[in-house]
Amino acid sequence: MRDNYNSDSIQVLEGLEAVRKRPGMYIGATNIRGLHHLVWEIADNAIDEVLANFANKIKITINKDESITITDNGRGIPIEIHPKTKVSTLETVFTVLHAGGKFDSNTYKISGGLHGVGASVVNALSKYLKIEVKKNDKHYLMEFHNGGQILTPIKEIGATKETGTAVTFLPDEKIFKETTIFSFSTIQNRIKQLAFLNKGLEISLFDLRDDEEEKSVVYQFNNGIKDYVLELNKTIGTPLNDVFYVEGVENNIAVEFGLQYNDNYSENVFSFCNNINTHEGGTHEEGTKLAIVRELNNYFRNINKNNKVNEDKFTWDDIKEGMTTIISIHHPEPQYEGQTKTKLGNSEVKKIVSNIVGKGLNSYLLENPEDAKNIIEKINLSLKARIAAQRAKETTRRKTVMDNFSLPGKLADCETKDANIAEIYIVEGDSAGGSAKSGRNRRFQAILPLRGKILNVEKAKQLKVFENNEINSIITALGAGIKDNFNEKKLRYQKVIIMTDADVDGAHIRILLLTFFYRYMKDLIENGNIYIAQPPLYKIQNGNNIRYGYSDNELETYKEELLAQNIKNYIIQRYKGLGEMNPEQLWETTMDPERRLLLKVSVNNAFEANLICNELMGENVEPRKKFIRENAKYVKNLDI
Ligand code: 0RA
Repeated sequence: MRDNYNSDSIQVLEGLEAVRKRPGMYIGATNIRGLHHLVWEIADNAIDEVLANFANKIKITINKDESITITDNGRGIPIEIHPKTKVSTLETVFTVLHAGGKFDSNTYKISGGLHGVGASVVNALSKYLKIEVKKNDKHYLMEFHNGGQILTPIKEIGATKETGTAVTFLPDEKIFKETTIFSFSTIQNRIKQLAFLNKGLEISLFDLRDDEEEKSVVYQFNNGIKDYVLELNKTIGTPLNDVFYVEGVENNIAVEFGLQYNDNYSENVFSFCNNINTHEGGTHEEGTKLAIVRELNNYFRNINKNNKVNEDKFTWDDIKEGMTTIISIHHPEPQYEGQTKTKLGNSEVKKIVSNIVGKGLNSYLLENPEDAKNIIEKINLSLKARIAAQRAKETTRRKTVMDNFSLPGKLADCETKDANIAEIYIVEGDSAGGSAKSGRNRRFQAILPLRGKILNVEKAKQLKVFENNEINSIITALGAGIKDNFNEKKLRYQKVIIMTDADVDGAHIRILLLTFFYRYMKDLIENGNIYIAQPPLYKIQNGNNIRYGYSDNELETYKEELLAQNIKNYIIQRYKGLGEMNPEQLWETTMDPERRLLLKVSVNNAFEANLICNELMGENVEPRKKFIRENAKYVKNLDI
C-alpha cells in the first residue's frame, strides 16, 4: 500500500505561522517534554521508512550545539516537484502543515499517530534546520532558518551511491524558553523502546556535547516483543515459562504478541499501537484478553476430560495474576479515544488480534506441555485465592453496613464534610501522628497514623491485602473503594498527603504506600490527589530568629547569609524524624497550607511508573535497596 505513495496525497492545509503562535497546540507544551517531542517527530518519519521495509538503521546524534541529527538509510525523501504545491515534495513536507498526511491515510505516515504532527512543525519551531537526501546517485541539501524560512533552496552537493535522509534541527530558544538542553537518558529510553517495538531495527544514539567523553548506545532486538517481555518480566519475578510469542498480519494490520508468567501476583499488560503506549488500552487489548481467557479454558477443558462443566472456569481475574504481556500492533488508520487519547478505538482490531493471539496460544500450549502445566497450576491457585478473597470481602462489606460506615478508630477526622476542602495526612508512626493531631487545623485536616510498615501489595496475595489493618483503614478512611469499584465521587478528601520521616525508612514506607495507591486506586494518582509532604531537614536558630532548611543546599545558603551578616552564634538542629518536632513546628513547617511545600505525585507515564513499582516492589531485593539508597525523594522519578 505504501509503495503507491505519490506526492498527490500530501494535503496543503495551513502555514507555519500558526505553529509558532500556538506551539502548545501542536507539541503539547514548550517545556522539556515539548523539546523532546521534536526528536520523536523526526524519528517517526524515519521509523515509517523502516516499517515500509526500506530502511533498517536510524542514528540520532546530539550535536555540540544542542542540535539533533537523525539519519536513516531509507529511500530518501522524494525531491521531485509536488503537483499541488509546485515545489519539491521535500520542501512541501517541511513547510506545509500536515503534509505527511495525518488526515490522509493514503500516505506513508504510519508510526506516531498521537504526536504525528509532521516535520513542518519541527521546522516551524527551529532556529535552523537542514535536510540532506541521498538518492538517484546524488546528494541533495536544503536549509531553513528562523522557523521555516528557506535559507538554501534544494540543491545538489555531490555524488553518492548511498540512499537515505538526514535531518538536523536546532530548536528555537525563543520558543523553548524553559530549556533547550536535550536529555541523553530520555532519548535513550525511547530509542530502546523503539528498538523493542520494531524488530531488527538498529537504532543508535551519539552524544557529542562532552569533549572529554563521547557517549553512545546502540540497540537492536531481533526477537522484538519477545525480548521486551523477557526484559520486563526479569524485573518483576522469577519466570514460570518460556516467552510465548506470536506475530501475524491481517487486513494490513500487523500484530505482535508476547506472554510470560512470573511467580508474583501483579498484572502487567502493556499495549502499543504504532509504537505508542496505549495506556488506556482499547480494542487490541480486548482482543488479547478474549483470546487468552478462551484458549486457556479450552486447553484446561481438554486435558481435564472429567471436568464436565461447560462454562469457563478461569476468569480474566484468575489468569492475569503474575502475567507479563505485551501486545503491539501497527495500524494504517488508528483511531484513538479516551481522556488522554491513548485508547485504541478501531473495532475491527479486536477480532483480528483475538484470532492471531488465539491460534498461536493454542499451538503453544499443545507443543509445550511443561510450560502449560506451570501456567495452569498458577492460575488454579489464583482461582482459589479469588474465591477466598471474595468471601473475605463479603464479610467486610457486611460489617461495614452493620457498623454504619464506621471510620477507622485511629483516624482523627476533620470537621468539614466537604471533600473539596478536606485533606488527610497519612502519617508514619504514633508519635508523629500525635504531633500532627495537635498541630493540625482540625476544621479541614484529618490525620491517619500508621503503625509500622504497611504491607507490600506487590508481593502479597489479594486476600492478605484485604486482611491488612493499615490498608483497611486507608480504604475506609478515603471512602471511595478500590480498583474497578473505585468511585472518585465518594472520595472524602481531595488531598491525600503522605507524611513520612526524611530517612530511608520513611522513603520505604512512602514507596509502599504509593505502590498500594498505584495498584488499588490508580485514579487517585492519575487525578492528582496524592501528595508528599516535605518536612524540613534543619532548623537554624539565632536568638528568636528561626529558619527551616528543606535541603542541604538551603542550609548552606542560610549559613552563608549568616556569615555575611557576621552572625556566628547560631544553632543548627538536624531533624531525624517528624517526632522531633513539636505540634506548632510541624504545623508551621509542613502542614500550614500558606507555608508548606507539597509535591504532587503525577504519573504522566503510567507505564514507566509501573515498571519502577515492579522493580522496587517485586521479589528482587537488590534493585529496591539500591533505589532507596540513591533516592530518598524518588517522586521526581515517577513524574516523567
Ligand atoms: C515517501 C516516498 C519515498 C520516501 C519517503 C517517503 C521517505 C520519507 C522519509 C522521511 C524521513 N526519512 C524518509 N525516507 C523516505 C520514496 C519515493 C521514491 O522512491 O523516490
